[in-house]
Amino acid sequence: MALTAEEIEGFVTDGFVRIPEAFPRSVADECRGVLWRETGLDPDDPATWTRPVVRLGGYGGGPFAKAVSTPRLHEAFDALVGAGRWVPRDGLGTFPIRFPHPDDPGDAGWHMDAGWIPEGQEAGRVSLRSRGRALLMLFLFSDVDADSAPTRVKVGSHLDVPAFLAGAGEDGKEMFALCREMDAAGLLDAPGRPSATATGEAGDVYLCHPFLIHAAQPHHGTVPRFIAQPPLVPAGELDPDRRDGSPVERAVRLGLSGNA
Ligand SMILES: O=C(O)CCC(=O)C(=O)O
Repeated sequence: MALTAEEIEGFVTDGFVRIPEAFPRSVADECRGVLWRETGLDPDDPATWTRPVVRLGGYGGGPFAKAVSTPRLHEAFDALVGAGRWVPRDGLGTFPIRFPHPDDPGDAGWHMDAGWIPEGQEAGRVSLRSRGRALLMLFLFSDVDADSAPTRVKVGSHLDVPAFLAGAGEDGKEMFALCREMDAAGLLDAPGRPSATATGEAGDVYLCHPFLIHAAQPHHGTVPRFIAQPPLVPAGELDPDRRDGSPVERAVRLGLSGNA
């Protein structure tokens, strides 16, 4: 089993679980080599690291396909989302690469990731059935310690989101509008929800509930940080009312129950 019963219950209540060695370190090293070349920067010359964050677009195939399709990860997707309820990926989404730098990166606000972007629009949306997103995934392609800009996550914050989406129907809400609404209610950076950080080793993956509130942070260390944060795309939409629902669905129901 990829996940113990305790880890699964932790995912429901905390909103995330770390999968150590979800893919081989050698694959992470190969991917990082490709990504360094794409940045055009020199891994051995910090003078070339002139910006706090560089974002690269999606990469697929080769080592990227290997990283996202290990049996260990597929078993974990089955355990959290349900067998047959997710779409296999052959690549990864955007890569925010963070460098030690005195400037604020300017993109470190609390938010949840959008599920989908409607045709012809720029703003992403989030719905109660989490259209377009079964999981938020954080793939570590470098070792990430407390100083090297680990992603911050608000433990249990995914349980606060469903109440804001319950009356919004299939089209849900625009993601930034939802964040503003939650902020006004004191639930975006909620004092009652402690922060944790996605530290770990190259090859680890954090599987997170699609509604988990998270944020980047400035890099205060020495070694540039490489992660990817692709969605796991659902096959169909989640059903919070499903009998024997998946852990992702159970968490939505727990949030709606007001007992979270
Ligand atoms: O870089 C990170 O740690 C997280 C970035 C993020 O949350 C985002 O781009 O949506």
